Amino acid sequence: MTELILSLDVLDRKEAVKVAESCAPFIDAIKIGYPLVLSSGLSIVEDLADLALPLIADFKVADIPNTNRLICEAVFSAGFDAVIAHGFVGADAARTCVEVAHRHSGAAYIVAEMSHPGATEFFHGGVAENLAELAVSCRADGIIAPATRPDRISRLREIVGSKAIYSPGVGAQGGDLDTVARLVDGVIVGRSIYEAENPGAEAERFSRIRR
Ligand code: BMP
Repeated sequence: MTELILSLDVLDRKEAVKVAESCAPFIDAIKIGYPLVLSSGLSIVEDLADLALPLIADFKVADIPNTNRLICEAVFSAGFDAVIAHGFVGADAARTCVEVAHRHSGAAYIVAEMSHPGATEFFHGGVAENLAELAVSCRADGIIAPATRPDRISRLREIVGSKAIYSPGVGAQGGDLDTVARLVDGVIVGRSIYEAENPGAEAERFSRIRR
């Protein structure tokens, strides 16, 4: 089964909870990043707790090991189940995120390659491959890879093997759901769902990948 992960980049707290509640039966996890946390505070985690869905903190943590540790401790203390971190800061810093996550019985995912057009300026030429290797060596639970470039997902799969690949970029960014769903463990979808007139119905439509 391929998981469907809702990217809840909704700024209004009440609206975010409403969207999450309507989508809950059709999704496997909720990804929350700076847009929602900066507008609503970390306590948004408590508002979503009743849904009993894993909450992924997409803070793309990218600092020195000690600061990464402080950030990740705050993330898991707030009630998140997983964190997304950058790997380009080096194995020591990325490993710190993984260690904190595992100490809290959570998960850590490393960004291997991003989905936007500008990502090719820096992530290509072997960089994404190196980041995927780093994710493996740091014992991360998986990587983030671009739904906008299925060929790159396949290449990165060769490196990470059975580790999870979660992939944003379907819908609003142009990635094709069915193509990507066959290659990854989870598809991350934001605007196509939460900007729809009926987010729950749209999530249900996307949830065909879970079958
Ligand atoms: P949308 O489906 O609206 O494009 O949202 C995708 C989500 O995934 C956004 O939260 C974005 O920040 C995130 N994301 C991405 O789009 N590409 C990446 O390479 C990594 C991401 O975390």
